[in-house]
Amino acid sequence: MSNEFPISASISLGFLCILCASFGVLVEGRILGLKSNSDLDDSLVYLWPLPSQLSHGNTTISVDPHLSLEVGGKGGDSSIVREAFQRYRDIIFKHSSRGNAVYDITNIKIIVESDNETLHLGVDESYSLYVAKQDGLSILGDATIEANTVYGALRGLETFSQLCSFDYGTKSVEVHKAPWSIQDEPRFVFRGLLLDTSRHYLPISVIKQVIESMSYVKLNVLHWHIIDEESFPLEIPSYPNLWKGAYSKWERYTVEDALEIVEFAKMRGINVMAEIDVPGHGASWGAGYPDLWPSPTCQEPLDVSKNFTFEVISSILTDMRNIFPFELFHLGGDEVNTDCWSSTPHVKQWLQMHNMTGKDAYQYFVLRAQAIAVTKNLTPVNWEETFNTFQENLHPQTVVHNWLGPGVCPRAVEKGFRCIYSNQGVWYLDHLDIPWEGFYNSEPLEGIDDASAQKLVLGGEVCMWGETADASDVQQTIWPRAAAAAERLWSRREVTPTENIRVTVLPRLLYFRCLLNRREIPAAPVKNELARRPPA
Ligand code: CP6
Repeated sequence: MSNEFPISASISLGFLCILCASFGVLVEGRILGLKSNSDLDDSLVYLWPLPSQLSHGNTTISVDPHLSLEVGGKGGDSSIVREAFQRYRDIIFKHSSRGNAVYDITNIKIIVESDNETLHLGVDESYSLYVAKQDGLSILGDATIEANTVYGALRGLETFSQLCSFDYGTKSVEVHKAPWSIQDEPRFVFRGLLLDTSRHYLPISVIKQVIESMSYVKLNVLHWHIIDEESFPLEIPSYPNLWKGAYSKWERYTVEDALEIVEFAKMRGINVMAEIDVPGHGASWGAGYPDLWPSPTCQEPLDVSKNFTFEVISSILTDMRNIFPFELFHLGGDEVNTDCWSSTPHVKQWLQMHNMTGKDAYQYFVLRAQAIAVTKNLTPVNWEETFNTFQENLHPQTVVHNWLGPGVCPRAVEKGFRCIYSNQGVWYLDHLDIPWEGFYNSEPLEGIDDASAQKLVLGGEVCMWGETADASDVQQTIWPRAAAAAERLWSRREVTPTENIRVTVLPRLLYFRCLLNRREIPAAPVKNELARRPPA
């Protein structure tokens, strides 16, 4: 505690940060992303993802294992804040027990301005975090998190927990480089991860662990690809035979299970965006209701010619609306091959009667499903083929979900649609050959220069398709690479390194991967050439 803080007052600190951020000068308070290559690892800040603005000192301080919580503001007393504090206390003090030492930090104050806990798209997730202040040569005070919403407070708690490390020598929890002043907010409002429970069933405990680990990197949307052609695991009360399409009686989610997952996610500031992938990935629907199939040999795309198909979709959306409060709902629409519609007599006849080609009928199906969603106050999200094929015929509220490669978001936002970036070449986790650098370096705004067009890119999503991973290895497949994308989605473009990432980013990612392991998330080793020893 003998080191002097390099900067004297936290008020002027914030001011300095703004100055250096805009002029790109490095003064004593460190501004991230502006480092020179010659910096030592010690100059890196081991936070993941990097905050917008920070400054720190050079003192090590201790944290009381009986850290107490003081709340303030209209939203501070929320159970979301209190339960999060308990979770983080368990994480931070996993190994430490109370000694008779005098601690520098004994209290954390969380001030939340608003008591509105609606978790809508674009909810304010900003926060400020101060850890200790300096008064001359002595340390004053505790830690403070200030946020507009409880969700900002959650992000601040995560950052605080990453500043704390357990020292096995002193057996106490320490914060290095104190005092800290951090101002932070997300770059994109939609920071997603897709989980596919149709190709392999995932137990609720695994889904919860994925959600928990998402909160560690400040991802905020679980895109739950619940149902696909292989299995229909979700209970739909209006059509109780639908989940006959599950793999077994056990590999299912009741309404209560799904509600539990949504609630678990909400407590961590994460929305659940559900998907029904129609009409092309719906074969499992027919296990319970074979009328949804054009014929037993043509099980998808779902039967476009029957009103029954749309009655079922409408009821599913009503039932799922009662489970998933998030305003975005994914209606799929990818990989539609209409060949077997034209070779099924009653569908062929219907097409002829309506003077439609297969492509027309595909559009008719997608637009009718969108209209149903909109009447239920849902915003439709569709895979990019729908935009590539129908362009501005889509409902104007449509969020276009990229996957086929780069380029579609620039075209979609030009037409006024919102877009989510998930380029399969760089953000598909089931592609094991994509290295972490590929995830880290992809830029959702690539090819979009106009500021108003950029605003239409809601963010991005990494995809964990389930064909080749199940409960035994899904976490190892997601982490650490999803973390690389998470930093891209959270951290301001100016603070996100683009050059020499083996020096500016890799050490931090190696560190963060270990942090995940310490938190019992089985993240795989970071694949990197530097870690490989040359042959003897
Ligand atoms: N399932 C669904 C999939 C894929 C898509 N939709 C997919 C396609 C190609 C690759 C990975 C996943 N398995 N319903 C495409 C959005 Cl390489």
